[in-house]
Amino acid sequence: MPASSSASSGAPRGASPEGSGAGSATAHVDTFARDRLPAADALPELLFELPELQFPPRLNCATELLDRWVGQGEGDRVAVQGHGAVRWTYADLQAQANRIARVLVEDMGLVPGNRVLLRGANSPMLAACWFGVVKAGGIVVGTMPLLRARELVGIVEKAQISHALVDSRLADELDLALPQCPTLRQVRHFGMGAGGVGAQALETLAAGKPATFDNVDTAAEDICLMAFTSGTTGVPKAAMHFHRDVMAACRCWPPHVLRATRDDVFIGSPPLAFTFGLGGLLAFPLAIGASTVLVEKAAPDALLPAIAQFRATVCFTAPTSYRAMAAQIAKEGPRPDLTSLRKCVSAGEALPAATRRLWKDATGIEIIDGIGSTELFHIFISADEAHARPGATGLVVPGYRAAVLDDEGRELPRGQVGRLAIKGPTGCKYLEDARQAQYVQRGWNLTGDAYLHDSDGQFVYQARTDDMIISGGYNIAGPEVESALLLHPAVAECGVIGRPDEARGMVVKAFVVLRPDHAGDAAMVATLQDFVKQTIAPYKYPREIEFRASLPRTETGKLQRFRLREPG
Ligand code: 3UK
Repeated sequence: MPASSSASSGAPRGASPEGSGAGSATAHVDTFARDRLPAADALPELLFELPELQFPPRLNCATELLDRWVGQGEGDRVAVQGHGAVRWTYADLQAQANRIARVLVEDMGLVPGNRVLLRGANSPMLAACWFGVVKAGGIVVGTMPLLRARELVGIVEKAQISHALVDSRLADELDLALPQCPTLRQVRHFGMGAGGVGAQALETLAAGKPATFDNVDTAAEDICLMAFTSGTTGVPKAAMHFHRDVMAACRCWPPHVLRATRDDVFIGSPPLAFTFGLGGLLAFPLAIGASTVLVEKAAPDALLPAIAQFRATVCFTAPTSYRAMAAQIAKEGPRPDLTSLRKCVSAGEALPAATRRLWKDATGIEIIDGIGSTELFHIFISADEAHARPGATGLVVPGYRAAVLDDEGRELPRGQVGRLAIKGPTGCKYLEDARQAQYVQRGWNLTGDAYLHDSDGQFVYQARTDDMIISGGYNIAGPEVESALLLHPAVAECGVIGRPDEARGMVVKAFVVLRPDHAGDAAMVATLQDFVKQTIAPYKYPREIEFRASLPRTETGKLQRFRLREPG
């Protein structure tokens, strides 16, 4: 594979709208997104040091992930399964994606570079739509299923979205948004079921098309997706990724840490609109010719039976989901058959040691923890089963570099807590956003996490930098207190914040969801406080404990600490 000039350079590069040579000229006719890339000096430094990270100047990731297998005579392998006994081979998925690409281009007037909103719970059809857009040179904008009309309006406006493919069961909120979305002119629905298939249904339109399509010959640096961050506060940011970014991610963490094979069956909960799900449940399995199960219902009580039903082997979900599933398995009654399962990946939040233990006791499987971000596309620090260390996230993933910096950007000695900084083949590229300068400084991607790099090379998560609790002069990381509380058998879930306090600056406050059959009374408060004092340094114990029936979480499973901080 020829190395492109850009791939061999480690220096920050500009968006170079004209392209830096004939080979890299954009295929985008609509250059809205390209024109709004960060300026050259605001981009992170890129590293392409591994031999497998040399990419040609022209690259369409749909060709690499999907068409390649059919071209190699492997079209009969199963690519994707879903509810309702849907079981598509690579050839089936390719045919459906090609037909959708034709609908987009021939019926909906898509030109390369247009933004296409995708809206649906995970399903094979949603995967086909993703590939249809990418094949046609469009830019996928995934949306979390639970988003409301006003949030959709914000996304459509910010990304100037012109087209949408929408699961009819999630059409209501978009319909409400439409009057305020003047750019969004072309909408088609899918998934209406046998009874409701109308003339304008995506499946009906697709069925009338040939199953062939010539993928748009995109540049490796053409944008193929915008991921709106699941940020817990503030105005949403759109992280943009090139076709090359998707392929680069496929060649770092998956082969070096996950090490799945083509016989693996992937399953999990994160939506394809979240890059954790897009990588783990679509790009990574397809990059190796494996298969994926895309189920719309993937809450813990649905994921367990789905693993058994599909004989899944590799599972992606969040720490709280592993904890809930472990509790489910430990319950009386028939155990779900998990004998197929061999690898379990946790990301999105720090994995508490107690959760790692519970899952291992329930299944015998050591969880692969990994920290990733929407801005970097996927996981950059992680540990495989052999390197897993309770309480630590792991080692830097081959292809990436990690450092812990002080507030001035100097690298700290091992063992000191500072700001996590990452460089690699992917990096932060917000769509026209001043916050680019917060995430990218001096070429590093600053994830906003406080970390410690220890003498074994393990990176140990402390807290989000803005979540550190400073109480009575001590720095206390809320997640450490949470991890201690989670070791107590009465605790189902918890969240720890700093509550402003005149005397101490802040006091440590814990919100606790108890397991059934435990009372949230004064005796329980004292029990939990004593337990924390016995488990970690006593000054970190929660001076206040409030019992709740549930905790506020994002759709990606992250605890919304800012909501716990709200008074009342
Ligand atoms: C936190 C973790 C400790 C951390 C993501 C894997 O979560 C993902 O992306 P987001 O943009 O959030 C990024 C932030 O989430 N985080 C994620 N994983 C861990 N903290 N341990 C972990 N294992 O604060 C990070 O900065 O929503 C995760 C792959 C793709 C992703 N987009």
